[in-house]
Amino acid sequence: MHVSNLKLYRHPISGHSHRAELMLSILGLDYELINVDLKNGEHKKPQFRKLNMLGQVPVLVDGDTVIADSSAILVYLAKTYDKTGAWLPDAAVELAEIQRFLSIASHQMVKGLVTARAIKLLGKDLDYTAAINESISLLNLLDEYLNGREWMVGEQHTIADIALYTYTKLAPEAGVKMDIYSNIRHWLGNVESINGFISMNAKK
Ligand SMILES: N[C@@H](CCC(=O)N[C@@H](CS)C(=O)NCC(=O)O)C(=O)O
Repeated sequence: MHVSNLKLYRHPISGHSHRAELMLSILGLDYELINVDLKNGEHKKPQFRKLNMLGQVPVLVDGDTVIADSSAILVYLAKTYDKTGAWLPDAAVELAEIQRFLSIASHQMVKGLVTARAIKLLGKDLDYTAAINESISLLNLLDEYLNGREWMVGEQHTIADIALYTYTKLAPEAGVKMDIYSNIRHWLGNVESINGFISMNAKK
């Protein structure tokens, strides 16, 4: 295992945090998880805002380097620790395609599955019907897109798969049944078969 000084500030039920942890684990990196007490507002205190001005998890600290935001962490880890270059290829078209899925993970997925799950799990006072409609619309599109594909971009896994995995897997917690999405379920299985895959909260 690669010896490093990687610390991931996260929350156990945060899917965004799991995206980052998944990449750390798949790359075979040694990392420490630091829980941030979101319930008591630790993430909005000045000390944590020094790490992320937005006051959100996840944040990755690698020695003197601080990276906030799950997509940014995926990019950083791939560029720094993936010697094969497969997780974030340099070719312009592939890079653009990957960015497109990172945007979907941060926009449509947040408006839909992330919000619906937050309403269900945390009782957030938001519009559940709107979030479910957004979730279904994205899942329908992704299921059609994944017909005949193994991965989101190209012929092998990239950080696009990691960015989209966690909240798709957690869709049942958002109140969405996944039975009809056979292409998505096949793709979830592909991600789960990657060497080093780790489920949410599997690390003690
Ligand atoms: N764009 C950010 C979103 C991160 C995010 O929404 N984190 C949530 C936990 S899953 C959080 O820290 N929420 C607390 C808050 O926003 O006050 C990312 O991809 O990391």
